[in-house]
Amino acid sequence: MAFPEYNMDPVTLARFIMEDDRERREKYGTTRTSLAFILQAIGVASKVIANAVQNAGMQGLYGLGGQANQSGEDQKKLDVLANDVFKNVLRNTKKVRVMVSEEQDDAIVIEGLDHARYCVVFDPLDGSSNIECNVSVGTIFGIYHTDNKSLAELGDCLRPGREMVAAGYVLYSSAVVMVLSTGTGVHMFNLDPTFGEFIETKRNFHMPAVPKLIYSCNTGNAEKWDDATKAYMRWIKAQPKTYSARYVGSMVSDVHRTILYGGIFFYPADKKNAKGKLRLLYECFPMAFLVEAAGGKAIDGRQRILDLTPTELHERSPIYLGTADEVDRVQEFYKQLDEGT
Ligand code: P6P
Repeated sequence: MAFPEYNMDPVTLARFIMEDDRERREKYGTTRTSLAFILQAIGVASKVIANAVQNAGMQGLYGLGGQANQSGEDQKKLDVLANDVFKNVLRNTKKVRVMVSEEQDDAIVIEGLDHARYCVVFDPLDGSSNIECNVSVGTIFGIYHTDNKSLAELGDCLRPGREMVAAGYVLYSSAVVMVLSTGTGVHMFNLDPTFGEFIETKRNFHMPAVPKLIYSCNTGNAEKWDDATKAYMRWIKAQPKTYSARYVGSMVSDVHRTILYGGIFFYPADKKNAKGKLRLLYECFPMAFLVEAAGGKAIDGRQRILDLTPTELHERSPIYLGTADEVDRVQEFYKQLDEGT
């Protein structure tokens, strides 16, 4: 008997991960079972964090955690909670040799796990300054595989973003949604709260061929931008087809909308922040990885984000990401700036 309205064959995150690994084995003859363990663990951490975010008001989880992170930003209680949950689940896989978190000054190098081949970089709760007013927040993560058979070291993860083997984000909003890529295609999973499973809702989806005309940036900084970014904004304002401005101020939300609707999100450098605000390793790289896998582009103004190599853990970078034509237009303005034309 058919029950067309009832999902009788849900593709859970676990099933997707197994199918993805089986396809890799059939295609390349190699499996990444450890990566499957890690992605599963990230799914568990995301459900714990989603629960904490949803119930923060009733469980006294709003407000400050009493410490500051490496950037001197006051940590929220939920920042600390999310960070600890991520560290716990990743450590328990025994498959992760180095962890880098926005909330930790130094990398966490796990001794004695020389067989472990993976490094995970993450922002456990990005946008947490929005929590008290119930604006959506998110988790961002990127995963490197290393062939380094000696002791785990920092260099295992100070590598170009193009060397990541997987990246994703989780958006804690009206729905809890995970967007994930293991290198081919981008996939989306919605958390079904009735039985606590991430259920696949989109497989191998792409940014729209006809994008919405949306730009997303903090125009409050516009006077401090460089001439190329100012020229791009003038271009946008001069278009006969009006662009819409959409800016949540929470990177995961702004990127998620950009991937689904098209348009451009950017956080430029400015006179106050010479390299912008967003972190290269665990914010820009994962988002660039996903946007490119969905058919878009991501640059720092001049170069492809994924070709950059970080020199330190919490290095920042300007970023322009989204519909390829828009990103190419920004790059053209930088080319004109550099050529003095
Ligand atoms: P601004 C949130 O604090 C965050 O790190 C990103 O999620 C977001 O894109 C950006 O900062 C917003 O920064 O300066 O516009 O408030």
